[in-house]
Amino acid sequence: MMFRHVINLAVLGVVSVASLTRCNSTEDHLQDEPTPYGPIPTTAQLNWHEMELYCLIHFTPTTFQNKEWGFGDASASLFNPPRFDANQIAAAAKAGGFKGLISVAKHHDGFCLWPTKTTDYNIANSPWRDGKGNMVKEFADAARKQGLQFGVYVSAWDRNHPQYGNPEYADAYREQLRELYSNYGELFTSWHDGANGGDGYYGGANETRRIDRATYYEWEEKTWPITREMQPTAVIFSDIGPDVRWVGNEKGIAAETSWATFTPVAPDGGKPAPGHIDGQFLGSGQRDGKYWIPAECDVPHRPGWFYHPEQDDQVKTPDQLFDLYLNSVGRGAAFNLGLAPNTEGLLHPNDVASLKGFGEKLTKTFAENLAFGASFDASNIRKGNKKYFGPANLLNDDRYSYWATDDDVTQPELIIELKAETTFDLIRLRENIKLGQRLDSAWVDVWQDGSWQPLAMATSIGASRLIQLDEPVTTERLRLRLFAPVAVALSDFGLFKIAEVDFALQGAARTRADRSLWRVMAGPLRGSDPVLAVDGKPETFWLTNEVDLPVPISVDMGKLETITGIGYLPRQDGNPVGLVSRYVFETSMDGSDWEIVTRGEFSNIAANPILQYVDFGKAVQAHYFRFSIDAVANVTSNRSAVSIAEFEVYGN
Ligand code: FUL
Repeated sequence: MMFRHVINLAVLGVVSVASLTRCNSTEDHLQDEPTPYGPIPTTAQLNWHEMELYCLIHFTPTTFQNKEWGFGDASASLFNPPRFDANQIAAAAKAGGFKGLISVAKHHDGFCLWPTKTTDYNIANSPWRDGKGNMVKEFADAARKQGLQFGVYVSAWDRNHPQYGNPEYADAYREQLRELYSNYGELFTSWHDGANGGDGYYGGANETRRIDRATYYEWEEKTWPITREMQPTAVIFSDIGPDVRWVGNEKGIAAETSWATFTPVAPDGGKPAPGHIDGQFLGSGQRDGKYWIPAECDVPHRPGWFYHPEQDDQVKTPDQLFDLYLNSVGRGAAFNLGLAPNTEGLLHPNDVASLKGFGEKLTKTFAENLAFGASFDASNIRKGNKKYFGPANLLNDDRYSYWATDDDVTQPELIIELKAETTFDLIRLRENIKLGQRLDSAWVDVWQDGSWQPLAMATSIGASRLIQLDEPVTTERLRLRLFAPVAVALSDFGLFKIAEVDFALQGAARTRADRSLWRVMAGPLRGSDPVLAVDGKPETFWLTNEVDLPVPISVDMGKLETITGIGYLPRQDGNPVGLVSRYVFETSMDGSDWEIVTRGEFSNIAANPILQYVDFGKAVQAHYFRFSIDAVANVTSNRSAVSIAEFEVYGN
């Protein structure tokens, strides 16, 4: 945390330089500003708050393997997207209203998208652009051309590097950061993932390696100082911050109450580090958190982070993206949407169309603040200075001009007379966060039949708070009541009507095999009934007691089926026990002779427990199938409980 303090002091330094110019009468109000409350954002964090929306692009040899986590053993020759066009991707993001692009310059598979000196496993050894290409550069250039800011994600876990686990690899990782911080201009973020350690290729060793997440990378001592020095404008993201924290899920949703302030704590009382944190308060932050570490909500546009052709019809629609916007940006967090180029090197038309629709919905919805033209009656205005601290400041676009109260007025009221009867279903509130997160809560009342009726309330206002009403309201008169431990500093009051946009996804869904004749056999295991794994109810699940792995579950399908793929839905109740991470799938005609059809890994299942679809790439005839669970996420021994919410097979 040491380095963010340095930056905070630098920011305070700027403030005091500004106050030296107070003799200039136009700045007289500066000495009257409320004192900042609690931790305040750095300059880099302010830029990040203003961005609100950016995209994260996953594209490596893993795309060509149709996987979510590459093992680190894919040949570099796989990586050859014939029509790659960074401009198509950047333009689609721009049309969606996104303000930045982050390139996954290296994912867990270890393949570097830029020609690095740190490993041979990089783009120079791929056939793409005859080995002369630099994809990070193409993304950076395309982003800038579209007026987007640029950032990098460099996975600390490297399933390819032979030295992973030794000090040599930690040095190489830092060198990778230095290379990326040197050649791609000013970055708005350096993104550090928490997933780290496990099995991998590791230069051919093919083994399991674990590192001490708290100490191996020497984050505070050696690694982050490089970012601070070489990219002072970048916010450092990881699940503990130090500038932006992970929200604790990959659904794109912050907690209803989500404070920007937070104190990272390690699970064992030791040192918090990426991947080594007590996640309890990630979503909500803490009202009395020691640092300004707001949340980022990362969520893929499709079910997975990488492109899978079978998910073409599961792209999130503009309406779904808008809901996520309300639940992330509308709760003071940022919205980081994962984009997944296909093996051609382009975004699929469904993704492009959905981004465009989302951008239109945002533009139309926020085109006009319906509160414009309103007149205000405030119970208090700081020092009586209407110009600098009056409520008219709520209606301009400046996030840092504000309505403030005197220090002893901590529960002010504002009556808002709209210029005419107005219909809205969305309320926006913002604080001037340069003065900290001051408000405990805000209440909006509507004048109806001669009295004030409660309409909406929210806690943790901060950089932005969007409150969607259950249904549109029409009125001319509103009241805002604010509650804070200190003087308030509110910068924005907005009323909007959510716009509709037309949108249709192309492509048909897969056909599920009929399960009515199925008979399930799961051996003499104690636990819940295995039938729950095939009952068509995603909310129920089969869960065993702790058992020796592998655990087979077999099914007599009652007739001959032609199968082209399977689907495993992990339990959806948020409990991580029993999530399948490695499996073998076999079929049989008679229930005694079995043939292996496929085996593999369900990567990233703990962070993103979505339906895991496996396409065989061929059709298989069978009367019986057997699904054997070889390993479970986050469990290192070969004894564990296992769980299945739904198991499906698909035909043509
Ligand atoms: C996760 C990773 O393990 C995923 O593969 C993905 O990169 C996501 C953004 O972060 O934790």
